[in-house]
Amino acid sequence: RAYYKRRKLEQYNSIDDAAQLLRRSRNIMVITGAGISTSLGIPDFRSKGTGFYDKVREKGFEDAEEVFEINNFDYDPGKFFSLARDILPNLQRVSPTHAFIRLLQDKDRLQTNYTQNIDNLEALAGIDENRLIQCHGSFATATCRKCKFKVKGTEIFDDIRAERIARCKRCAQEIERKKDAPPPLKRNKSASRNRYSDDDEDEDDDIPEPGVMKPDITFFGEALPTTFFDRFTQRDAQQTDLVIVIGTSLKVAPVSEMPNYLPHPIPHIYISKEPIAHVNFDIQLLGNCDDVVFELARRAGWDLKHEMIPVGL
Ligand code: CNA
Repeated sequence: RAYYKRRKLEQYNSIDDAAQLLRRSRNIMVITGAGISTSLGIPDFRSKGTGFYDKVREKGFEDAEEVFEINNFDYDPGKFFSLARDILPNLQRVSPTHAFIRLLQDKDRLQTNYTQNIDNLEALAGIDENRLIQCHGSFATATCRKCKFKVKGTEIFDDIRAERIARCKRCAQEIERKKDAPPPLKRNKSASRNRYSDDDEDEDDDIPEPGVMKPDITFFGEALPTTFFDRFTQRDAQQTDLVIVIGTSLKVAPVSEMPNYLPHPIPHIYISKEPIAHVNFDIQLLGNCDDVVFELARRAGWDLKHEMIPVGL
């Protein structure tokens, strides 16, 4: 408590203050959003003109968020599969901001990276599984909505790229197996066809279809992973000594509520292109997050190596 009281008196304003906080913190919570992957060509959702939601609207869908609602997916998966290729991750590269989070880990200062991103690039950057919470799941795996069969996400990437509904292989095999199997014996009183039964007609109508594969990203209407709530409320919130939020508009609950949940003597830093008004941050560092984190690391006296960092900064 004494520590927090002392902190309360301190004021943080500048990028140098932020660099100093970096140097002295040992349990840094990093909350990230789509903005940390835009430099890799993956659009975010809400940036005007370039965001995925504007593209969806251009294609005639008024409410872009509908594409990610679970009931709509089950009712008409074609809508999601006709649009999702635009946010499919390129799995070859990570951004300087991913490298920055990795640097925090290498310096043993990363408490947890809570990411809303579904591109799984934190894993590619080498963030340890036990320091990473993918709050909204990811494209890393996909699951059949009918039989729950799970596959690697890459197995349905061709379908997503071709704007084709991905179907479950296991369901398809099961349907084939049933087709080849002899028809089940019916329990009829006489061997002759029961003229009052319309069972056979029903069977002809009911042509089964393999289930639809859904990437394991959390849609609106689906529960977040329980590890998210447990770890945040029962461990991290008590132990963190610095919160850095990067590249998110903080519009989607419950992640949007995380910074306000943390007591304010814990310094809060926001890094993004646009300022934010609905959450109280001590320092807002505005600009391209790749440039900002590079400068931040430099001022902290650290060497952030990454091929995409602009020369001359
Ligand atoms: P958002 O609402 O689109 O906000 C992104 C924020 O990042 C905006 O405030 C932008 O101004 C800012 N931004 C964009 N590019 C940069 C940049 N280069 N430097 C600094 N700031 C930048 O997206 P959120 O992440 O806030 O919303 C949460 C959604 C987005 C989650 O459910 C994700 O699954 C979803 N999403 C993820 C990805 C991905 O995984 N890469 C892509 C698109 C959407």
